[in-house]
Amino acid sequence: MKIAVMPGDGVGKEVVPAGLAVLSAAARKFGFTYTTTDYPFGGEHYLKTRETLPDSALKELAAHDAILFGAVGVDPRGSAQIPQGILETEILLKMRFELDQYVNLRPTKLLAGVPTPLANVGPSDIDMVIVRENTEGLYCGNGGFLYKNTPHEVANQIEVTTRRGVERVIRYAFEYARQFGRKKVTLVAKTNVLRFAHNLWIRAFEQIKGDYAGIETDYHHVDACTMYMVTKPKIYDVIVTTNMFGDIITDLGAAIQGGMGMAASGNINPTRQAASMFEPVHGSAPDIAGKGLANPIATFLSVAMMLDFLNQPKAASAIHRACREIAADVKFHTRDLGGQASTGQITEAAIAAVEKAG
Ligand code: GGG
Repeated sequence: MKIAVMPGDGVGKEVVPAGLAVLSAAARKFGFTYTTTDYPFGGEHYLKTRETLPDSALKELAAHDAILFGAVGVDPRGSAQIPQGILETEILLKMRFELDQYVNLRPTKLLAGVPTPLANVGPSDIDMVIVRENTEGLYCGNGGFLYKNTPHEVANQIEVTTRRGVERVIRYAFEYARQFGRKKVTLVAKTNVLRFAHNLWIRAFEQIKGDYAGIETDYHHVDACTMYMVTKPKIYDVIVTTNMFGDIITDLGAAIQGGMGMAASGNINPTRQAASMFEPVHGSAPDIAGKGLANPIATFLSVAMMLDFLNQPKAASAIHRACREIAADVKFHTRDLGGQASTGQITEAAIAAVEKAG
């Protein structure tokens, strides 16, 4: 297995090495081998070189089996020389788009022992998987300005919605539900207002669901969904949604599952014609970077997703179990969960748990 490693900036430089240490323990335990190639891209690299992600590196990345990514971003106090959004669009979105990672898979699960801001809910109430469309929508960079910096300025940001793009991600959500025994797929969109793009979504959904007898289906407007994720999260099992709405509701999902430190993700190219990328949902968190305070669980869970994708299900399960053990024990909680444990202590605990896995 060939794994490209891109820690990026800030806490990415702490949680990715922690994830690699757990990956290495899993490889020893379960007898698989892999090689890693390091890539330096991110905000700090940009400040030194003015380079984001060159095409030559993108080509190399594509040829790996997977990419383990941390976070890109720099301390806003020192980032005046970085044009707004350049790191996100020219590094993160470039990989997602050019490597055709059209599924952004974001499990939202509350682990036992982790505090949630919701009252009277437990782990059995929050266990959903959000399938975010990852290569279209409002994120395509399709738009522009007219009469920029004049009183008549016009800015267009055009939502791109293709039949092929919508169908393939909806089908992925149903296939995922079928493979993992999930019972319901809910489409989240805004058909009452976005009457062209989201009309295509609902028509494709209605058509495709016919191929998946036995899987319940539902439709929610995105505004209602944000309310239900707080008031009755148990109604959600698999959600499929647009790029923009997926971005927003998965941050809400992260909040109810205990915070950004618990939220893992996979940017998946199901065809395997180019590498898929696995990353914690969180950013570079410059306020806590370099202090050993970052919660590495989101990265461990992303490594587990990567191993599942790379056909190492036993190793993936062992890492999941390790995360559950850590979550259940307050002495291993980092500051974001109300505890005092360091990134290093949790990493050691996760390694020990993987080593003793059955
Ligand atoms: N792992 C997700 C990621 O890196 N997202 C980019 C991001 O949030 N950048 C802003 C920041 O790190 O402050």
